[in-house]
Amino acid sequence: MTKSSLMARITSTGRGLLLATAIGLADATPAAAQEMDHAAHMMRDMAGGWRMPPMDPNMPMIPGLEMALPPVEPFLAAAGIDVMTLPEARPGEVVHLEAGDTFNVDVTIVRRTLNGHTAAMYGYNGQYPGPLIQAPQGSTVVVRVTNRIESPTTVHWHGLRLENRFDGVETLTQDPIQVGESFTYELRVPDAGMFWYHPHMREDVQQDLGLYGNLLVNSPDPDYYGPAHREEMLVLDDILMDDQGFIPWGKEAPTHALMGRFGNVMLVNGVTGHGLQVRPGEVVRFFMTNVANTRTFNVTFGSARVKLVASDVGRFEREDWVSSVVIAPAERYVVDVVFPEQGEVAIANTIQAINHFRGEFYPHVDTLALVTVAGPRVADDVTEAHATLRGIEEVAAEAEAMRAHLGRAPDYTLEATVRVQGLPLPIIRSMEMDTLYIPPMEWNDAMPMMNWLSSGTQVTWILRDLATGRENGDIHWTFQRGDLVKIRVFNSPESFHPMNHPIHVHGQRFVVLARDDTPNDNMVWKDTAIVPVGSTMDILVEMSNPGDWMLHCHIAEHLSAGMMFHFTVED
Ligand SMILES: [Cu+2]
Repeated sequence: MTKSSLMARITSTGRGLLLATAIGLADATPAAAQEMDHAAHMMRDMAGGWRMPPMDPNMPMIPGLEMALPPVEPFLAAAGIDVMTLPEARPGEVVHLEAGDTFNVDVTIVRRTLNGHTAAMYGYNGQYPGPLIQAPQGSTVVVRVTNRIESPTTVHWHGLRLENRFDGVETLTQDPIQVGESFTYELRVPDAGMFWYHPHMREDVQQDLGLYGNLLVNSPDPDYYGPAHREEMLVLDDILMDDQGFIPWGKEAPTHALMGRFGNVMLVNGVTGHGLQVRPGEVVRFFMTNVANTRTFNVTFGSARVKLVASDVGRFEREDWVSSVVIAPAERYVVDVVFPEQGEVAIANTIQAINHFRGEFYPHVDTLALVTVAGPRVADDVTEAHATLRGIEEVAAEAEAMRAHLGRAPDYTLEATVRVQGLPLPIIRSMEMDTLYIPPMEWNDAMPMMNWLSSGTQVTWILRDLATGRENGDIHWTFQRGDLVKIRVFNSPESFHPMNHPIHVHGQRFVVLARDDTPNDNMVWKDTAIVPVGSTMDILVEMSNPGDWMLHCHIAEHLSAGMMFHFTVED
């Protein structure tokens, strides 16, 4: 490609200078770059354990990085164990618990086959996803967890306003569950909705290897949601593989510390090629959970009519028609969907991907699941009811009370930023050119090589309390039970490499009051919400649950790279 055609592209996309131009790659043809990649790849295979993640052939190698490796040891599950001796994982089962029931969960090493590769992964009770635990709202159920994998673990019950000592946060609320040991969690579930559970230690490895499951809390109100013919789960995930299997994880610290580990194989409910059959006119309620390390999905449902109903900790003030659902790591959304016509509909991740080297966006669609719409048409009361949008008065009344806080100054302002130390010089050089276009959302890994090479030992992601200048673990806030605390999160675009952050508050619920000073006119109780680059998000946290809790970014690699602190709610 000539420089003039590159410039034409720049002009047409309206973006700044190209990274490729900045680092002298403008004249490298993709073919030459590919050859270079290949040679480097072969050398690296011999270098002992690390394999370079597969790259888009449109992205040339950065000079000076051909032989670079992450500064940590490679890790794969159950290394040295014959994978065929491991028990084969099974699809997740549904477990109905009543108040006081006890359920045993073993965390085990399993055999899985993904994309044609058989390898060791982890599973809760040997299942993918882990068991779907159902419990009635207001109950307390007991889950006894036994660690039978090769490293210490804990289980965090994401979104539950449970008793603090069962929150599953390593060192803060419990000691790690050592190999062979057990921990008994008592789960109080005051809120209806779809929650989930996962480890709170090295999530970048353990969760990615399959440790996640849903917990559905059922309201006693049969009309809590509108009518639907059936309910389906969509647990959204991705995993990074090449033609030999999984790209190893970092042993002592995560790789991919800059942007998090994006996968290149999409998984729904733990499998590739998830499919379901529905009849025309059938109303399907989908409970979506994003369990990916870092990927935010923009989920589309083809021509189907999609009604947005609920999110993390309850229902929206009013149902709404949407064309897609943006779901960040750890978020949940509930949609009621009607597929009107016979045929095949792809549930897809539909994004504008970015290529930093060419300074351009390109549309990218990954099919997540295939819906076959066939059989006789359904046209009953349920189908008819789907055409109506409901308002939820109870939630609207709560939201109205929250809106009284719109006009006042935030109690705390957090700035999200990043600091790096000891990254390879070519990475520093190419990123300091200040020529990179930084999108508000990183929908894809637009710099896989640089990202892979950055480890948690070199990158510190930061939440900074602007009033005190304190950062991450040096921040400590104390509240009284009942406080309504307004927190502003500003995602600074002025850092080495800014990125969107899904902010998660443990043990409490909050509403998003406003984004960039625009009030939120359809609130829902949340436990996680994403802040795009350059954006400001105001949340109002209801400090309803006493204890020592964590606030952190839910990108697994960002959490490991420091992006968290604790706060206390006194009774
Ligand atoms: Cu983050």
